[in-house]
Amino acid sequence: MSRPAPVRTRLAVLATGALLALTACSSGTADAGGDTGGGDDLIRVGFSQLGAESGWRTANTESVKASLSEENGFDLNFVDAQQKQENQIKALRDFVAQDVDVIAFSPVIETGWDEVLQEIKDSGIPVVLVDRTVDTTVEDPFVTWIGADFRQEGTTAGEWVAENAPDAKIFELQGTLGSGAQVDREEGFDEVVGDQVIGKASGNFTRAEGKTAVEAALQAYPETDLIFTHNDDMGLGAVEAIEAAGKVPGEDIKIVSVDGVRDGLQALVDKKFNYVVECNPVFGDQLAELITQVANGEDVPEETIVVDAAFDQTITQADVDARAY
Ligand code: GZL
Repeated sequence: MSRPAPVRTRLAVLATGALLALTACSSGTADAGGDTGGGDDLIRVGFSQLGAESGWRTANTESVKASLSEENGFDLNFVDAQQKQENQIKALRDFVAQDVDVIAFSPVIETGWDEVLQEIKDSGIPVVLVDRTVDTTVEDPFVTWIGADFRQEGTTAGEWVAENAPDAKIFELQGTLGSGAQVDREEGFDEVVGDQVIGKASGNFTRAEGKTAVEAALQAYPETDLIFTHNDDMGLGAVEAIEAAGKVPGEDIKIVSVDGVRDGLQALVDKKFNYVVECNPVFGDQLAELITQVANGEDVPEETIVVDAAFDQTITQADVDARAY
């Protein structure tokens, strides 16, 4: 993952005598409460969301939109890329053409961004990287990144397996190949129990593709007795495939998952999942604060790690019902 870029400043030509003045990139003085005094002072944000592939992404989108609202001082142009990198690249170029104050995006995969990131850097518009990570040759391509520690999530899942299923024969159901979440969760998990992994395949973070991948896995690796899935949605697809094969999820084949969305935690209560590592998607407020600071030319941390928890089958229905997402 690369490091932050310098903050953008723009020349603003004032009506009185074309006096040139350097102003911070914000078009206004949005304070933390977002009292900007009207449309001209809104912070104009271009946000490229990678898709709507999972419960996690839906919750993340809801959080981002709720925080980057007009009443909070933002003029948000939110574009869903339907998990296609080319759609994200087009949206990023559109944001440059619109000369927004800040660009934010969650890259669907880590590579393939060099050209567009250089174009954005040349435009002077600061980038706030959200959730996923990038692997690029562009120097200092973004000002700050906010997201979860994917590697630690994989390690936490692996440590539960080592403790509770030390002889398990594991099938690893991976997220979108080449995405930061997939690469790092695989690394963290495999470092702990990689010698127990007998097979891997991607379900692209979706329930349907997760089900299809596990149907094939149960044919290819009938000795599988534990599935590590990189997100809850694919894990729920795995439950369908396991039950269709006449086996009992959570017993014949244990399931260890990541995300902790409500449907995933419900599967834990229902004893179909055995352990869930949280990856919290609700960080819209933290993102809004970072964007405001960037727009106002303030220093920001290179990265903000969103804190995760973990859940086992001691979780109660009341716990699940109380969850925000
Ligand atoms: C993690 C996020 C992942 C989730 C999946 O921060 O990028 O993408 O784990 C989602 O549910 O598809």
